[in-house]
Formats: sequence, structure tokens, C-alpha cells
Amino acid sequence: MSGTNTALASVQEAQETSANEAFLNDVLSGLTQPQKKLSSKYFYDETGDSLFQQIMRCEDYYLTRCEMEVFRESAADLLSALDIHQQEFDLIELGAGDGVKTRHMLRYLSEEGADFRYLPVDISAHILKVLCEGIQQNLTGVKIQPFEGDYFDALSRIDDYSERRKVLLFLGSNIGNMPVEDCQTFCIKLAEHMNPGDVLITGFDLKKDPRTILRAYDDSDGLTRDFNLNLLRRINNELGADFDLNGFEHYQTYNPLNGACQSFLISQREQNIRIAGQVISFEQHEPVFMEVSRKFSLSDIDDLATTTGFIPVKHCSDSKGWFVNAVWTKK
Ligand code: AVI
Repeated sequence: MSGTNTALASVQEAQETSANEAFLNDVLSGLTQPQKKLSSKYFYDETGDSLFQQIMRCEDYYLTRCEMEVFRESAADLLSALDIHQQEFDLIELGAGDGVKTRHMLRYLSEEGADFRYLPVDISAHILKVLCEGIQQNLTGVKIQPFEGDYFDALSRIDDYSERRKVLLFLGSNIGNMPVEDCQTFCIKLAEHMNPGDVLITGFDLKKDPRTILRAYDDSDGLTRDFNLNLLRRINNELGADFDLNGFEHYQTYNPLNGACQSFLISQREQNIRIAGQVISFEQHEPVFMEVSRKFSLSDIDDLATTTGFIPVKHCSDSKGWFVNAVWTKK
């Protein structure tokens, strides 16, 4: 190994160690609170990614199909707040993943001859590589520049890289996984990286028949159950804990008053779990809060825009009216 490679390997090792320490700290602090919780941001290891792919394809989980329809049918409408022929711009996608929905928009922009670059942002270098190869093969004219890292770190680097107008995409109802206060702060922070007239397009899952929502998160194939339990498996594998996965059951609730769809793991018996030398005791029926997936009304969405530095422009919905991509401009 050359000197440079050795240095890179030790930087990578240091990053992995600090990520592992942060994971352990978050797990211990969540499980030692009076109301136990774990953070859903840790759902996505390799098995979690694959389970989430299966969830997105399953019949009961309607969100992905609805948003795909919006992008397939309404790309022009989504971009009507911006004169795409007037000036060059950057299309920035936060948490781009495989970029499948966005391809409809990229195709539309290419056909229209718009002068734009696609800047996908993702924490996973692997998924960015797959995404770039897919775009280069299928949409040859599209200029693409990936940014690896967390959203705000990448946005700061993009600010240095380009002064073009921005169209920001934040899709998939990821905004619904944030508690109310975090969601406000997140939008305010996004606005700080935008100039007046720049566009933000966000995916929101709408309030609807509570049974339809509950089914999406309590699917008949048990994928969402496995998705939640996989976090216990991950804690066992990466932090050396001894969770018995049969000792916990997935339980989902939806509150139509505030739109909070919440998942829990319920301890099936009194039990002690050892994590990094610390013993965590669970009572029988004690819940561990895992994730919130918030559902919105159209007025909730507009209020969020106006209180965080944006002007609500339009709602582009699927034909069932279950999901909305909201278009806002920076004030
Ligand atoms: C990533 N996120 C938008 C999904 C959701 O719908 O809240 C995560 C998910 N959790 C269970 N199923 C899907």
C-alpha cells in the first residue's frame, strides 16, 4: 500500500469508528430514557435498504407509486414556477437514491432543451455511482455532478461550486419522518441556501382514510415489521448487543387528529438486553418508539411554507389525490 493509500485507509477507519460511536451513543441515550426510543435514521444498513426497496414495491405501500405518477404525468407542471428557457439552473436532489422518479423530469428538461445540470446528493457513494451510470446510459445529454455527503454539508459545497438558480428536490415524503420542530428547522436551513425565486419541490403524503395509511405501514407481507426489527439485528451485529428478535413485536398506530403514523416495537416479556456492557431492562408490553411518518393536509403544507421563508406556489397531486408534490419559491 502506498503512503497516500495508507493515509486514506486510516481516515476511512477513523470515520467508521466515529460513526460507530455516534450510533452507540444514540442507541444508549434512546434506550435509557423513560420512554424508550430508537432513531429511524439507522434503519438503512444493507438489509434495511433492501427491505425498504421491497416496501416501495409492495401493494400496500402506495406512496412511491403515487409520487411516480406525479413525476411521470406532471413534470411540466412541477416546473412551471420557473422559466426553464430563460436562464441556466441546477437541479439538486437531496437523498437522490436511484433517481428513478427524477428521470421523468430529466427527460422532459432534455427534450425541452433546457440549460441545466443535475446535482444528486446522497450519503451513499455506491448509490450515486449506480445513479450516474444509469443516467449516462439512458439520458446521454444530461450533465450530472454528484455530491456525496449529508444534505447541508453538500449544499454548502454546492454554494461554492455554482451561482446558478436552484431547483431543489426533496422527494419520497422523507419530510414526514421528521418531528414537527425538526421539520420547521430543516425548511429554514434549506431556505438559507437559496436565493429569492429559487424553487423547492417536496413530496408530502396526505391525510386520507386512516385504514389506507395504516395498511401501508402494517403491510400484509410483514415487510415493515421486518424493517423495524432489522434495527435490533443491526444493533446486535454492529454494537454486540443480544436482542432476541422474537422478544419484540411491531405495532403501528395512526392518529387522524395530528396525522402522526407511528411505529413501535413492543417487548413481549420482561427481559434484560446487554449493549456494550450496559444492561437495559424492558418490562412486558413496554414500547420502544421507532419512527413517525407524518401525514399532511394541504393547509398544513402551505403553513409550513409561509412560516419557513417560502411562498407556496402549487400542489401537484396523483389521480387519487393521496400524495402531493408541493412547489414553493424562496421569498
Ligand atoms: C423513507 N420514509 C419516507 C418512509 C415512510 O413512509 O415514512 C419510511 C418507511 N417506514 C416504514 N415504511 C416506510
